Amino acid sequence: MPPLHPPRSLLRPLGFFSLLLLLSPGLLAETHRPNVVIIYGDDVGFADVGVNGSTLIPTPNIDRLAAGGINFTDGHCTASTCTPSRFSLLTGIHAFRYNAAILKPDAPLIIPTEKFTLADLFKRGGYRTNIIGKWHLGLGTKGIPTNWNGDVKPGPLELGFDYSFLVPSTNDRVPTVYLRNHRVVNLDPSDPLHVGLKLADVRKFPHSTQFPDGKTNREAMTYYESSNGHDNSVINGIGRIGYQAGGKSALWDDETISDTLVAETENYIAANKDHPFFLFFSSPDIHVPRAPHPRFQGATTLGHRGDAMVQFDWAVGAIMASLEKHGIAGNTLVIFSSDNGPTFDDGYHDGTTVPTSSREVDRGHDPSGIWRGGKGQIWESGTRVPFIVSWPNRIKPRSSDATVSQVDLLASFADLLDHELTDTDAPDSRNILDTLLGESDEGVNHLIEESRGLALRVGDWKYIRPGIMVKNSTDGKRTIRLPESLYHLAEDVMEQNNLAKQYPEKTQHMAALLTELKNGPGLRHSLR
Ligand code: NG6
Ligand code: CA
Repeated sequence: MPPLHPPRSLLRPLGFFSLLLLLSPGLLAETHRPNVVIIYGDDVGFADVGVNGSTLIPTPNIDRLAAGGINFTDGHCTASTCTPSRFSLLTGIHAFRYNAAILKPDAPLIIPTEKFTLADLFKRGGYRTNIIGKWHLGLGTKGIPTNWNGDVKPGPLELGFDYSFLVPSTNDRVPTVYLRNHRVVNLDPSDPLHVGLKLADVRKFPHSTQFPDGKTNREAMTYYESSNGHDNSVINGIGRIGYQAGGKSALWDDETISDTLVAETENYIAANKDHPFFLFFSSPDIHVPRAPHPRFQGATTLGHRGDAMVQFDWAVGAIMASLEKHGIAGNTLVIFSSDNGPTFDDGYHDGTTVPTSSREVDRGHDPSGIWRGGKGQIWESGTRVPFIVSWPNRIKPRSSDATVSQVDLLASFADLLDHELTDTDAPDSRNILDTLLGESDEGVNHLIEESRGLALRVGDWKYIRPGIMVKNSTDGKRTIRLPESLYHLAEDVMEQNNLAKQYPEKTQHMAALLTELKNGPGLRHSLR
């Protein structure tokens, strides 16, 4: 790899000038320690953004970010669902090593607090660290029921963040309240908040506000009807996953979640503009229940899903405008990406057409672009997501087809911050800083994709382990077990021609390699 620290390596021979630079910290700060902002979408597909082909959903702000930075067309989250991808992003560890799967509303924190995280890295580098938005990595300790009326911990503050403002789980799960640091925002102590998986778990607190049970009060779902598991506590007219009692004064308003998170972010940027910061802006857009603010409703012809994407694009624009207003946009490295591929209908009747064909297209919009599948699937669109990196002071605009993964951000930022990782820190995270900065075209040699099982990408070859359950693509309903599969993506973008039988040696080699990577000490320590 080429030298990774131009500022450092340039300083040495410069002698006198280096002294001068050191005497003017403002100047030095311009290219050395950028603020880092990760803008993370929820269920945003590869082609939900204009720069990757969306024409029916306008995303001018995201497109502008891409035009001024690098658009990675082979950029991945580690898994086709939320919790495992977030786990990997923050720890640099593949989530399958910890059996991290989609969490229930009352789940305890799944990242062990002693793990070295992305937030720890920045904190050690002297940054302020902040997460605003969706968490979904659990809160509290296993075996001890979380007390939502006291200090809700451990959570992000125990993992290196020094400030947090959270949607604790997902927007379709209880509790439907914000959490600032350890405390539920606007909670009235006389209406204690309780969360459970069964109705009986919350009915035993009769002095707390009781919400209708969607199963027996379907008429309470006034925002829109829902099925498919989203029919427990009905809050704000929307059926949720899980039961809640109490916390009435603390309820969020679904249509202003995005506004609230953006306002929090603007305040944070204003307060920290003179100090390096790491901000993880984790938007619940465009996850269900999609309830974009009325000013975005009707912005597209695609119902709430398209409109929520327009809202998300607005949020990106507002964050960029805030960085600009405070004069720090040039030295802020922004990453825009998503936690998993797209989904259309997810149990809410929100105006998104339910496609039944194998090619999931809603009224002309295909959020997967040329790739197959989507959220929760092992096909390419499960993890191939928008992946944009911008840093105006340093990065020259371009696009890149290098294979990059969110699991590699931690080691790459460690390099940026001159921090040496121990062998056990972020063991799956590889240093691809030069690629992320557009100074190299070399991506990772091995990319693991996770979705109820594992697949391995080596260049254009993709190997899928046998036995993975997927929806039957002809009726979209029944699930079937996939056989061992081998695809060549360059010749077979849609993963249609299984070459496993035709290339038994290649198949065996890839299978063995995946097993080795899975059982080994971590991808950073395995063969490149
Ligand atoms: C599923 C939910 C889905 C979504 C998903 C998590 C049902 C039927 N489906 O269990 O709506 O919440 O979990 O999404 O309940 S994720 O983006 O956080 O992974
Ligand atoms: Ca998601």
